[in-house]
Amino acid sequence: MPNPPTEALLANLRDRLGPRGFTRAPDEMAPWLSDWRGRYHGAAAALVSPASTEEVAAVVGRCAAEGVAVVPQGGNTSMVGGATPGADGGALLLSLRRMNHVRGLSAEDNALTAEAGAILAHVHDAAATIGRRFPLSLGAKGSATIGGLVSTNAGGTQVLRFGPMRSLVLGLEAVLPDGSVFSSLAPLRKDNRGYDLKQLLIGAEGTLGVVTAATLRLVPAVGTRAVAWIGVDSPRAALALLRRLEARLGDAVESFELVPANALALVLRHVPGTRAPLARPQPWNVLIEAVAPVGAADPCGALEAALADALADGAAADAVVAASEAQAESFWKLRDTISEAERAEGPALKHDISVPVSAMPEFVVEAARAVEDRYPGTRAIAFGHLGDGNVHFNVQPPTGPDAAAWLAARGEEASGFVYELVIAARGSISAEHGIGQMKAATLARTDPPARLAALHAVKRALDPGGIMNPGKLFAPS
Ligand code: 2HG
Ligand code: ZN
Repeated sequence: MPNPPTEALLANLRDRLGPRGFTRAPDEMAPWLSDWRGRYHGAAAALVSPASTEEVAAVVGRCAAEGVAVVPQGGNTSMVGGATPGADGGALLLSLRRMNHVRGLSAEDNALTAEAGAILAHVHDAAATIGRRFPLSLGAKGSATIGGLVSTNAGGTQVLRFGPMRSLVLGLEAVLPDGSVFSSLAPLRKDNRGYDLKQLLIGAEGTLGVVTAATLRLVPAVGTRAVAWIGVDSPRAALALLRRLEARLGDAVESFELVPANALALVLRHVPGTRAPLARPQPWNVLIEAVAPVGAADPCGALEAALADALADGAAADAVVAASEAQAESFWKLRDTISEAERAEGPALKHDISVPVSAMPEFVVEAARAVEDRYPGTRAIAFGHLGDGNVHFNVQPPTGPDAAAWLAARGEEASGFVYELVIAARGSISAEHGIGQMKAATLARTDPPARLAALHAVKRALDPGGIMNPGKLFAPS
């Protein structure tokens, strides 16, 4: 169990970090003590905002010596309460937001080094200055930070082609739980020196140290892109369409996102300035993006031809290819704001799950039916990354004044039921959002014992005092 910080430790850190790097003022700390969805509310002894790796190392080193807990935080957009401190108030909340520089860019290495607090959208802009791009994107790109994206092994909407953060990090710098600095930022494409510490830190959710910078893989900039919105009869038809388009367009197909009618309806209801892309509502929709680098043939013609064939033989019910960048952006807005629209609609049970891609079409339909039958009045909304075998299988409580009471009384049990279905389908209870505090107990209950034991052994070896982000990933014992 970590110790609360002494006044002497706090005074020392205040002197070391200065007024911009240290505060205990409740109004300055408040915005960072609750998670994005407003589900978790924590407390902290102080908010520390170091400006350099050396300062992070000084904070963690002092905390390690005195057994004080440290909760790292980036953009505070975790979906699983991963960056919200516990309610006991004994931890230091360590914000990386001041460490937001791009340290270097190289067109020859196809690499960019950014500090942990750099915002994803700024990293996109920086890569564009050398004719490259960083191919990971998601709805929260205006606030999510590189450190958080690394620490959660974020996915997003381009995983289909480029993989998640794990396949995009070439080098890493982190402060380990004893305060030492692991510095390995060189953009190496090959490095076979035994265990890959970098990969251990990616997706560790701040439980094995604080990521302070990362060297990221860049790819050629987008020359032209084709974005289409397509109506289909079923998730099975959607997957068949994906495979068909891949056969025609190759790996130009970067994104293939499933949007059911109920998710689109939420967006149209809650997000200003949105309108339905197709004349007639469809039970299922997909958003597809195909991309060509500068100088290569525009993928628009090939996509239009492939979609015309799909419409002609009934593989798709309706389709529209964006005629302008503005229309392409408006299609993406319909997809990227589903989460925001759900939040506006009210609290729901969120399940970020994966199963083998081939099993997903059936899972989406069958699991929704099973949940809605077992919990009358609930509505399942399954949307997202069909091509990755990952959907956000969210369950809205029965409508009416008792929604909150229903969630409190039945929510945990209903989520448990969803996870049983996922495990029966050989899936994962967390595809891309991580475990955080939301799923720690579920992980402890459902993970195979050999795997759990190995995870605990790694944690004990690197963080014997249990100071790094306690209560996340591992349920409090
Ligand atoms: C997305 O794909 C995000 O839009 C958020 O991963 C999903 O809010 C969610 O459940
Ligand atoms: Zn997602």
